[in-house]
Amino acid sequence: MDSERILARIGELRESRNAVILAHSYQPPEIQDMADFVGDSLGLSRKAAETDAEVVVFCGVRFMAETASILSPAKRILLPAPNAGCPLADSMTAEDLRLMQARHPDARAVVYVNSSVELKAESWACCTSANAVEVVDSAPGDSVIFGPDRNLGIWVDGHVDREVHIFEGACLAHANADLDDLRGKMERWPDAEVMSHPETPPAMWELSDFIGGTGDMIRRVPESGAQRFIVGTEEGMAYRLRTLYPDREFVPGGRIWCENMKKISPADVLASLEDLEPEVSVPPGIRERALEAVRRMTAAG
Ligand code: CIZ
Repeated sequence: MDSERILARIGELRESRNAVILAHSYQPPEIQDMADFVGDSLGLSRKAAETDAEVVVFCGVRFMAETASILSPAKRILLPAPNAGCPLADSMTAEDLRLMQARHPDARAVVYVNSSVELKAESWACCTSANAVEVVDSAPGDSVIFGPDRNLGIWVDGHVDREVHIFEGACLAHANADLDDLRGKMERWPDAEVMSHPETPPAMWELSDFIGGTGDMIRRVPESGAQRFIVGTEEGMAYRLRTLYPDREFVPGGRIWCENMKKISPADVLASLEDLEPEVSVPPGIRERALEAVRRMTAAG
């Protein structure tokens, strides 16, 4: 089927199935373009919870679809590429958290939303990069355990009053950002503002004018006087910013590319809407244990 026909059929099924298509800002352009809403994990979780649609086609990775299922168990949550995982989310297990908790018994655990359901179920709260500082600052006590992302943990540690015990996990795409690529672009466009994600290494923050999650980057652009931006996060984000601010220029910096975020094609979305599969659902027992942590995230910031 040609792409025009695929899009037309997606449009028909979106109506007849009472479905909504949500896409993360790291998704490929053709997926962002067909979505009803594009955003970060926090925005997508909120949209999934508040929509009247019965079917949510979640164009992102598994932990995002799971978070939507935790918040909206009555909805059918579809992940068009069932193998779209997140190595960062898999890097910290519930047992890793128990070991840290045994060393720091008074610390509440705050985990990045890029984590498994099992980890969320054993945590006090989860957070996204957009509200990590606020969530950690709202935790009772003097210290928190933070995981799985080490760089984000270091970033949070620099912005809160509490002691932060950090797990040694990493988003390999962000942690291995190519600083030479970034420096080359800074030389080529010396007037550009450099924005970097806190999952990138601290050496990249030192080269940057602004550090924040994807939602922070979106809010930053209209506040900045810059005409051109070098975007130090997953390359899909430069496309998202171009769509929102067509009068400015956005250049990806650091060669940050997430393979898992590129696994969904329009044909996969169509197949999901036709078959109402592959469905992601979180079993009730563990869902209830993870819900409080997820609610603390959606309530903050
Ligand atoms: O929270 C998200 O969606 C991720 C993975 C990154 C960000 O900064 O928005």
